[in-house]
Order: sequence, then structure tokens, then C-alpha cells
Amino acid sequence: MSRLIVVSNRVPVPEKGKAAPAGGLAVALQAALKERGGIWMGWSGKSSGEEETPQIKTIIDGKITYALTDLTDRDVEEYYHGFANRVLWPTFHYRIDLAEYGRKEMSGYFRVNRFFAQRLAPLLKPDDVIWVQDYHLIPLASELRKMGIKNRIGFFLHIPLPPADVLLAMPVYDQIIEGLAQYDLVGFQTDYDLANFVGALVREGIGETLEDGYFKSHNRIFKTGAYPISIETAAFAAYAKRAVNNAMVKKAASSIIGHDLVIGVDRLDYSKGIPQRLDAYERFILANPAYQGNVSYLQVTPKSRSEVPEYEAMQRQLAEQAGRVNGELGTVDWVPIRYMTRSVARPILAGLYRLAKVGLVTPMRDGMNLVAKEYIAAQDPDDPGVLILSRFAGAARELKSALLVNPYDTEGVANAIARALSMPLEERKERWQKMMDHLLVHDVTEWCNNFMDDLTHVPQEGDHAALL
Ligand code: GDG
Repeated sequence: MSRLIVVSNRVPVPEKGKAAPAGGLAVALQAALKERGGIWMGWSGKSSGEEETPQIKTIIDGKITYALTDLTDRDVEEYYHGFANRVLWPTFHYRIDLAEYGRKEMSGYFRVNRFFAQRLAPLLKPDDVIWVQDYHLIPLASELRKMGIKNRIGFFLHIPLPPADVLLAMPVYDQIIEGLAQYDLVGFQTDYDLANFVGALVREGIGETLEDGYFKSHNRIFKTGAYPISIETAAFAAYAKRAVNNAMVKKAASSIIGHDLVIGVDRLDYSKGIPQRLDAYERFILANPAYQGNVSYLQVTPKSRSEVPEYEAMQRQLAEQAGRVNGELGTVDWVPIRYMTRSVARPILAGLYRLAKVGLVTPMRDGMNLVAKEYIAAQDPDDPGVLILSRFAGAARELKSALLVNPYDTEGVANAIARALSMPLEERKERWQKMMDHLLVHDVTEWCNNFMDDLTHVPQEGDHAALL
């Protein structure tokens, strides 16, 4: 079995004496690395401060080597905050209005990808299989190919891939597409993202569909596919069941006696639709006065990317919005919105999901959204809650028994909250069971295995030249 090399922007290095890292992706990839042996390479998250080129530091844990590099301040500014988070993230989430194109940031992005390739190449053996994660590293294969690397290289995009007119608004779209064409397997979250990719290339006359998911573009043949990411369903369900005994979760439970709990959990990000969701909740309370004093909405929103101005502004706006709603609707003994910007420990989060009668997951656009899947896995089978899910989350392609909503339709979301809170037990059980059955089969291990199976079976660089 060939060695696996995972490359991602950040690397979840296990910390001594601490529990395994949270999050299904880290768990699944670490399991695959442990089985095959391999390397997980990426940015340490630290800045070397200087212009001097940082070196790789390795941490060995059994069969896994974590290879980390610092970046210079300029790299972090241009590659990470600049191009990745202010061009690719908004554009791929259909927000071209928020994209800030700058030549300096664009060239910083390609420069850091070249740097990653230079650091990675000496670590590679000829039959290693390389799996690159996400939008930060699209040009990595192209840089490795320029250095003569012929290994199988796969790429998985965790965020959406927008349709042609949105994608083409990005000045360097052609280099980004060409970068994707240098992989042997390009995986997307959903069939919609895949269709957008194929549609854009065919429309622009730069790609051609072949059989079995193969695609031809930029003088290369590569496989494409939809690989919906998931969670460790069974483990998370067991975790949530145990979590209700956690002291903090018990405290939370006693604070909502006589109330129905509605929960929202999202990294602070404009793609997650949090202000729109607060509006919908406010409208729900105003339209259903009987719920005043009888429902609590807990929104957990850990801060992220505060260095990017849009995020910093949003942090302030949300605090103001939650404060305004609480001020206008709250009473001496009832707070309509409990708004937290601190991160909650994973066992507590699992317990809170289980306590909540309604999971509100209403992104304006989301690659998948794992919160939706975690909420389902955490429910009590005898008394499950209701998932309200945006049709613009990748998860909506699978979780069709959720109450699917359009997050732009405030009234529609408000009505869905009312419907969820009054849904009869039988209907809740039926909807939940269908989604849980699906997630038990389609878990993160399946995601990882499906991608790896396809990647290890695609023709290696050089072999498909004959097909061109
Ligand atoms: C990207 C794509 C895609 C959140 N708050 C806390 C906390 N979380 C955890 C959740 C969940 C994770 O963070 C968030 O995952 P999502 O999938 O919802 O969203 P992104 O971070 O935007 O991830 C997304 C994903 O990649 C995977 O491909 O699904 O579409 O945007 O696991 O539980 N965890 C803890 N405390 C918190 O306060 N412990």
C-alpha cells in the first residue's frame, strides 16, 4: 500500500496529554495516515516574522510525520488573509461583492504554493499518493508538476464551486482552473459543485467531458467526482448520549426547564447567514407571542479571521443585533437570544445539540456544513429534535428530511421555526430516522475511503498521456 501525503493549510498536530483533535476530517485523515504511514504537511500557524525562508520542522507520532513550516509575515498577509480569505473564500461563496483583488496578494498566493511545493518535494517517494486539501492550495499540483513530480495527486475542495459567471469574475480564474487540471482527481462536496465546474469549463471551451467522470482540459485528463464529507456518526452519537451527564450540560439543561431550546452553531462568517437567522427568529417571536418566555435561542459563534475587516465588522454588528432583540423583546425573567462568541468544548457542544428541540443551520452558502450532520447524530432517538436546514448548504443534498428553507426568505425561516417547535413526535422520529440511517452509512470514514480508492486507481501522470 503506497504512503499517503496529506497537505493542508493548517495541520492538526495531536498535543501530548490532550484528547484527540476535534473534528471528523482530522480524525479520518489521521486514521488513513496511520494505516498507510505518511506525512501531513502544512503551515504551523506561526509567522517567522522575517523575510528569511522558514524551514520544515517535523514531529513524529507512530507512522505519521507532521511536517510544519512557518510563513513570513508577508506570506501570511498576502497568501492567507489576502488571496485565500479575501478573494477565493468570498468568490467561491458567491460573494463577488466582497472580493478584494490585488496583484500583490495574488502573486503572494502563488509564491507560497511554490514554497510549499519546494518544501514538500524532497520528502516524496515515487509511489506516494498526495492528497491536497482545500482552496488555499489549488496551485500546489501545478508547482509540483513543474518540478517533475509524477505522483498521483488528488485535490478536495471543502467549499462550494460557483457557476461560470461568478467564477470568471475572479481575475486569475484561468490560472485557478489550470491549477485544478494538474491534479489526477478533483473532488467536490456535491453534484451541484461538480456540475458548476464541468459547466464552466465546457461553456468556456476549455474542457471536455469523457466517460466515468474523467475530464479533459489544459492538455490533461483527470477524474472528477462528488465526495460529500461527513462526520464520525456513530462515535458522535455515543458522545452526545454521554455528554448529557457533563456538569456544564446539566447546568444548561436546568437553565432551560420549561423552555424549548433552539440552537445555532457557526464559526463567525458571513457565509453562515447569522444576522439573517436572528432576523428570522425575531420575526418568529413577534408572530407567535405565545412563545415569548417559552423558548431560548442559543447562538454559539466563535470568532474567526478577525484580521479580515468584514469579519471584524460582522462581530460588532451581531453583538449589536442580539443586544437590540434582547432589549426590545426580553423581560425581567427571559432572554430571547443567548449569544456566545467563545468556543464551547466539544463534549458540551454535543450535549447542547441533544438538548435542543431545533437545530437552526441556515447558511447563505456552504460547502457541506458539518453542524447539520452533528445535530442529527446527537439526537435522542426516542425524542429527536428538528433540523431546519438551508437549501444552499451542501448537506441539503443528503438531509432531505430536514425542514429545508431559503435563508433569504425571513418569513419562511420564521414559519419553519414555528413548525419545528410544534411538530408531532411521530413526524420528528420519522424525519430524524431517515437522516440518521443515511449518516450512519455515509460517514467520514466512507468519505475518506471513497476518495482514496478513486485516487489510487486513476492513471498515473504519463500513463494517461496516451489517452489525450
Ligand atoms: C468548511 C466548509 C465544510 C463550531 N463552533 C464550535 C465548534 N465548531 C465546529 C462544529 C463543526 C465545525 O466547527 C464547523 O464545520 P462546518 O462544516 O460547519 O463549517 P466550516 O468551518 O466553514 O468548514 C464547510 C467543512 O469545511 C468540511 O469540509 O462542511 O462547508 O465551509 O465540526 O462542531 N466546535 C467546538 N466549539 C465551538 O464553539 N468544539
